[in-house]
This record gives sequence, C-alpha cells and structure tokens, in this order.
Amino acid sequence: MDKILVIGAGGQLGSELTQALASTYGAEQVIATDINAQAASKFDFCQFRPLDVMDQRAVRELVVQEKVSQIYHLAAVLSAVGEQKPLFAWQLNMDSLLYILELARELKLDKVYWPSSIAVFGPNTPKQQTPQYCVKEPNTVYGISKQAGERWCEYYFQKYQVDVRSLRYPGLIGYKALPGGGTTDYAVDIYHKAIAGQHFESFLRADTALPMMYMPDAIKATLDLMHAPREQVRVRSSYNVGAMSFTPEEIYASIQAHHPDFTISYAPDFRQAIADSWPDSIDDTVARRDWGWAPQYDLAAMTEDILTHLPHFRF
Ligand code: AKB
Repeated sequence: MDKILVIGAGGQLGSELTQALASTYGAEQVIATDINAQAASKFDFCQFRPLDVMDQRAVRELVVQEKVSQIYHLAAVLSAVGEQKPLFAWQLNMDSLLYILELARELKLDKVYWPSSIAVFGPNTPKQQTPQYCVKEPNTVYGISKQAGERWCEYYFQKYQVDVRSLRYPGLIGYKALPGGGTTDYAVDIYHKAIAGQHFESFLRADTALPMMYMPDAIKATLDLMHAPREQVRVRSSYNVGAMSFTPEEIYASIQAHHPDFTISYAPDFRQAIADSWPDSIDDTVARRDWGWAPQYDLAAMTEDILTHLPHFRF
C-alpha cells in the first residue's frame, strides 16, 4: 500500500495536489504537512501534521512511524522572496532536498517528487522554445538552487537508484490558494483584483512573455510523471513541461473580454529583471515523447474557468 507524505502542502501547488493524491490513493493514505499549522483548515479530508522540513528529526520520525513510501517535497522559497533573503533561500531549498534524498536512499522509499522550475534557465539560454538540454546559468538564488537540486536528483538516481522525479514548472496559476512570493504570481493576483472590481498594477512590463500553466494541467503532469513506469522516466534531472505563454497585456485582454471595466497599469520593479532572465516559451518534446505529456488549457480556457469558479471559492 502506498503511503504518501506531502511536505509544504499548504502552498499553491500543494493545496490542489494533496486533494488529487487523496482522490487517487485514498484519503487515509495521504499525510499533508506544512510549517504553517493554520494550513490544517484546508485538509479536513486527510491527516494533517504541522512540520518544519528543516527539522530533520521530526521528518524522519514521521516517515518511519507512518511507514511513508512516497514523499512529495514541495516546500521552497520562490524567486522574488529568494532575492530578498538569498542565504535563507539557499539553505532551505538545498538542505531540505538533500535531506529528503538521503532519507529516501537510507529507508529505500519507493519514490520522491521534487518540483524544479523554468528558473533554472538564465539570460544566455535560448529564449524561444527553450529546449530540454541547453545553457542554463540561472542568475537568481532560487534558480541556482533549482539547478543544483536537479543535479542532486540525477546523482541520487544514478548512484543510489533513488526513484526521484521532477518537472520544471512554468508559472503555475490556480485560484484555490493565494500566491507565495513568485515572479509569475502577478498572473494569479490579477484574477483576484478583477473579481473584486479593483484596479490592477502589474509589476512586470506589458510585453513580458513568460511560460505559464493552469493548475489542473500541473496536477495532471505531476501525476502522469509519477505514475509512468520507471524505465519510461529517462530524464532524472527534471522535465521541461509547457502549456501556454502570455504577457501581462494578453492576460489582461482575456479578462477584460469578461469584465469590460477592469483596468490595468504598469509599474515594473525588481521582479522585471528576474522575468527578463527567463524563457518566453518552452519546448517540452521530451516529456511528450517519454510519458505522453499534453496540456489541456490555453489562456482563454483558463480565464473562463477561473472567472467562473473564483467568485464562489471560500478560502
Ligand atoms: C516563481 O515565479 O518564482 C515560480 C516559478 C516560475 O518557479 N512561480
């Protein structure tokens, strides 16, 4: 029987992925954890424990006691916050991953999932249709930690046969949790402002294209990768996955089609430089070939879905 531990379950991805894992494996097989004890209110359908991933003894105890067989390690400091607290971001992102990989090796866990990001790419990376393999040279602490993390994942797979799997997520857009310190998070916030009937000020320039993905596609990609037969998962660093690319101007237009009075202005800040160092769009041919990745949502379909559901969603 699989027993699944989700670390950092209270975040944007974790809130929805934990629900999907409970539907797939049975709620009693899933343990949601987060450093923020108040996240418990989101997890009335499964077991919840407050857990700081940096408390190695507590993580180990939980894994052993509950006979955990799979870990989804989602806790991380994202790009924008990482630039403000570089040493903390490095320490949290790297130490926690290494500890989970070490635990997986020692206890022979079945599988580990760890998210990477388009932040592994940098200013010298090809910007359009960025390929799976190319120059990276990330210039944010978050990106450097994700690139180093990818190397460690591959190392643990090659050296110790730890079955660790990973995706390089683009900006993830969901409406069930508030954004948490990323550069792409403007594209979440904009829907909240539109629904509240407020003006939106974008911290990125109107023409800044970034790769993005709607949360149901991100959940599907994650579960498809985790359910793929071991031998089909040929990339053990992290897979490129794409869905759509748009600029602040384009997402604004897609919302304005439903809310004609919605207004936007632009006041780029330090996050513009982060966005400028990332790709405009992603080539995910390798993920499509290896385990059949195919996204379902484009910008128009995502906007329609969010504007339909967000007004009725209770936080
Ligand atoms: C961020 O903006 O930091 C994240 C990411 C692209 O990984 N959403």
